[in-house]
Amino acid sequence: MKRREFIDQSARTVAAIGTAGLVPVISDASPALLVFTQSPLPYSSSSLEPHIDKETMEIHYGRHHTAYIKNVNEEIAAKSYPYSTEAEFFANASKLSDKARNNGGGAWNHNFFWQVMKPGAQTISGKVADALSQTFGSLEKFKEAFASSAMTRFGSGWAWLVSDQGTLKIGSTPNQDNPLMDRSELKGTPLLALDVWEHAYYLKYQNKRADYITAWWNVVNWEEVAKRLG
Ligand code: MN3
Repeated sequence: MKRREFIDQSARTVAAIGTAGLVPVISDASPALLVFTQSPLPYSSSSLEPHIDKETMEIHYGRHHTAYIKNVNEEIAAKSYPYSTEAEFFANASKLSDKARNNGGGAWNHNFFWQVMKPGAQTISGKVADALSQTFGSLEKFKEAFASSAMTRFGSGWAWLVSDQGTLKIGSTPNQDNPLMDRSELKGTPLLALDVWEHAYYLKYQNKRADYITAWWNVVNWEEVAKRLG
């Protein structure tokens, strides 16, 4: 229930009870706060091997992602943010504390990231292949542009393919920012994302981010990209 609706409904309930001559029962419970939840990993932590190793996946999912979820929910509770959906939360990102924004982004971005990967050889086909070729010239050119965006993001961040009102765009965001945030330069509906924080690849690839990106193409779940393209 949205906050406004809750308040309206509470007022109506009190009024209805009041007119019936009963003692109004006014709940002192606050409207339900937004809660981020960690999506289950849709495959085992070893199944993206050899491209992404088991230990990295276990630490990434079980420690980093879990911490973002816990921290954002703590901060939402501490600040009583009134946003009732994740979309609304990110649309107001510029009003959030650093803790809420960074951990909220981390919570959402990783839920998304796990979904757009899949074990086994994947092929780009159908409408996704057509749309990428049409926008970027060819599938190879799309991959080059996306990899370049992932490579040139200095420090920690994410590379994205988004649909900005039907136009496909490639870009990157710093830290845990994402294209749903009002403060993001890159805006749109995320179709594909790549985590380029060192914690995503350092155990296996050390400083060789380019090798990680090359390997990652083998585990992209293009069916999920197609679903999001609509
Ligand atoms: Mn990460």
